[in-house]
Parts: sequence; C-alpha cells; structure tokens
Amino acid sequence: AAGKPIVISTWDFGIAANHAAWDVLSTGGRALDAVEKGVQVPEADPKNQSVGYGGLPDRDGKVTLDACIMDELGNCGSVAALEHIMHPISVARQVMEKTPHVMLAGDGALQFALENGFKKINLLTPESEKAWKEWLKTAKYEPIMNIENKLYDKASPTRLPGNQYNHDTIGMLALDANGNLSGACTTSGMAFKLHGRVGDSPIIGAGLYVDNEVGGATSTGVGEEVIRNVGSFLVVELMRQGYPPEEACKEAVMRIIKKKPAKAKEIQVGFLALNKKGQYGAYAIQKGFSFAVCNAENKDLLIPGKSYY
Ligand code: SD4
Repeated sequence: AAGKPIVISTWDFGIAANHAAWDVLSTGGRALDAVEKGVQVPEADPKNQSVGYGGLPDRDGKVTLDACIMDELGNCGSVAALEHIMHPISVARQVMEKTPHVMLAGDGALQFALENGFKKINLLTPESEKAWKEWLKTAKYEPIMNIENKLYDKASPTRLPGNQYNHDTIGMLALDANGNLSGACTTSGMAFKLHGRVGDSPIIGAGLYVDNEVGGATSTGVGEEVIRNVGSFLVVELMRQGYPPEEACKEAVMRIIKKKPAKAKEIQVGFLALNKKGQYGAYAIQKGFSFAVCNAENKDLLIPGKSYY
C-alpha cells in the first residue's frame, strides 16, 4: 500500500490514536499536528499503562515520562523523565518551538512545562499503584524487559484490537497531503525501572527519526538495545540506501540480534517505518508486535508485525 496522506503507529492502541491524527491529515493539516494530536490519545488514557497518565511507575512509585517529536524541517524536541504532566509530547513540541534546545530532562522539564501553562497532575492511577505494590512484594530490581512478549505467550496466537495485551510505547509516523513527514514517540518507559532511567523513546535517532527526503522510523521495546544501535536513524539511513521499509526494519533488528544473540532471545524490540512514498513496514525480534495503519482506504487496519522468532 502507498499514498498520502497516511498515518501509522505502534501496537493495537495505535488504531484509536491514528483516528485523532487522521482528523488533522484528512482536512489538509500538517503531519506535525497530526502526530501530536494522535499520540495524545494514549497519553490521556488511564487504561493504557505504558504511556502518559496511568503509566506504570518506576521502582520508587514515580511515573516518569519520555517523549519526542520531529518535523519535516529536521526540527525536534524532547523531554525525558518528566513527572506530573499529562501530555509530554506537547511539552516536547514546545521545547522544539520555544527554546534553542532539543531536550529537557527531569525537574527542568517539569519547570519548563509549568511555566508554559501545563497543569501539574498526579499520573499514578489506583490501578498502576496496585500493580507497583504487587511488584514490590518481590521487588526484583530488574526492569521487566519483555512484558508484551511474556503476556503474548499466554495469549492465543490471534491478537484482537482492544484486548488486554495492548500496552507499550506509542510511536507514530505521518505523511501529510503536502508530502511532508513527521513523527512522535511517547512512553512511561519500562515498568518499575530505576528512578532516573531514560529509554530510547525521547532520544532522537534512537526512538524516533524523520528525514523528509527519505522517511521516518520509530521503535518500541527494550530501549537500551535501541539506543545501543541508534535504531531509528539506522532504519531511515537504510531506506535512503534503497531498502523498502520492512527490509530496513528487519536489518536494524538483525543488527541488535547479531550484537547480543543470547540477550535478543529474551527481549522484544520492534521497528516501524514509513517512507516518502507512503510505503510502510515493520519488523520485531519477537512475535506479538502489531501496528495500525490509517489512510483514505482503511481507517482501522491492524497489521501483525513480522518477527525473527
Ligand atoms: C523504553 N522503548 O523506555 C521504551 C518502552 C517500551 O517496551 O517500548 N517498552 O525502553
């Protein structure tokens, strides 16, 4: 499939997020506005325990959020380890548009958000607090590396939209009617991580990269392995060399597997890519990855990601 406008995003919950992005794209709006609006949907959803409000906390019980955004001009903005704010993606956008910087972290990011009119809220829902207290009973100070795959193993091989296995980082890529690309990525990161741990999701080139000449890519899964391989930048550079999106994602996955084969068996990483022609593809280490596609022909397409294992 190809063509524009189009929006794609990670996991089953991408369907609802795509709809919000589509409202912007279908009325001639800019891809940047579409991806911001789109990922705000899971950010605000308390049932989604891996993005924004309702996200699972770190081992100290604090919900710390990572997000970044990138536009067709190569502008980018990012926040890392941001607490108490419902929409980190919008703070990231303001870092991009209102400051000379790309990335703000921790208390400084919160201070910037509050100075720019964002409201301070409690992100920890009773459900996520309960999950944390449950985890504290064993308190293995090890992040849960591959939570979606562990759950998948217990599930039937057919995943349906709206089932309980929908949880992970949202990465979204859009191509607007003018042929411009943008992307956004937002997450509460790894559940029960060390306080202060930052994943790939707010790091330009790792969790997200957009080059308007070529395409965009985003990632989900164990951020440490994505950072190590500068994953999303790699996918975009492979597309520049002529790889179709799925092949580019596969090659980036193979790089991770080659570098740490034993570890790769235990973890999940998935990449998602969209090129300038509106062609898309994905590839993951483990089965269970999915991505959502929305364009003029189909608003609710959910595609199972191909995988190595
Ligand atoms: C991270 N990539 O913080 C994100 C979260 C994620 O499965 O996708 N977890 O490493």
